[in-house]
Amino acid sequence: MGYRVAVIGATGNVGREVLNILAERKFPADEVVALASSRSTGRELSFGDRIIKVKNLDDYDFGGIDFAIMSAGSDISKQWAPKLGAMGIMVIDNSSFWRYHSDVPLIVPEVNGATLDAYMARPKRQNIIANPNCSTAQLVVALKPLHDLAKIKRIVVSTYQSVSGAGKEGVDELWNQTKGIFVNDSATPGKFPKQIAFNVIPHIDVFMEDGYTKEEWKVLAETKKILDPKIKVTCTAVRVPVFVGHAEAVNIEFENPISPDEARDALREAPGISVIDKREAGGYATPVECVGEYDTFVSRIREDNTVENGLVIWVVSDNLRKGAALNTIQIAETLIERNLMGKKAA
Ligand code: 11C
Repeated sequence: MGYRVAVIGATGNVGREVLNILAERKFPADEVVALASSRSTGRELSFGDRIIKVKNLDDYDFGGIDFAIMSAGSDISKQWAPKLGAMGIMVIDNSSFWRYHSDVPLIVPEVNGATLDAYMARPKRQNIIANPNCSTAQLVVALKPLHDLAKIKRIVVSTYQSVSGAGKEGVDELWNQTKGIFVNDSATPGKFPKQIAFNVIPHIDVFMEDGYTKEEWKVLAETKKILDPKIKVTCTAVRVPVFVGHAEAVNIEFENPISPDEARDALREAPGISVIDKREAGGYATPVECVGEYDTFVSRIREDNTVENGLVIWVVSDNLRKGAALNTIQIAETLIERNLMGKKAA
């Protein structure tokens, strides 16, 4: 017998990728239900070679559902995750609402998937597992093998984030501004605070009191929670006019010596990573080549000789996949593979 999976927020950028990836990876599901607000009831969505109709979240009967994969924003997650978790449904949440709660695991399977054993052994648990922010997911996948090898002390992260991170409105705004500039030289900001077409904006999410943005704070807080609370993290998060795929330049300072060759070898061996690192024109990954891929791509591995044990790397991934939909499905797969779901796959 397979699992029954509810995809909440199925009509959004991430929800549609969840459906695509469940089908692509042949997730062992007997049934996949697409749920969204009443506005979308009856809308048709692709699920592999089938079409499924969206059902209304508000009046759906969740009896018999094993997994709820939520990508409908913080308000819906705040309201629904505890109710579904209390029914014994394993909630895997893409919003930022539960990530920082001390009793909610924040999981990137390649990095800390094994910690789910201890969580699932707890007699009392909420059955809510959080998925990190897209910029954190790809970052920690790349950092983990290097941390294991030479112990990271500090990182300086500069992000180059695509507009799909801001949802469908972000994608539409880049498209409309780009067309508008060619047609009548106009580009009115709406979703983004300044023109995004042919521009870059050093501001994602709201400003915090210390001058950092919430996006930058998330990279800091989530890297510590997933990888190691001792690592010092600073970040500048920048929106760039790219539709899909986030990139990051990361300066890493280690406790112990590590050469670019040692780092390259460790990254090549690590799960979920492709190393593309030829020191020549085009010998590196860029966002357009990473769209639709599962892996996190690491390039430009070189020494940072401004610190004692330093490296610089370039990290690129599909933000809708490893940064969101894929990681949630990998969490569900990890629960199944580690025999933590109490039901055998089909
Ligand atoms: C962006 N990283 O690119 C954001 C999107 O906390 O899950 C994801 C926000 C989050 O705008």
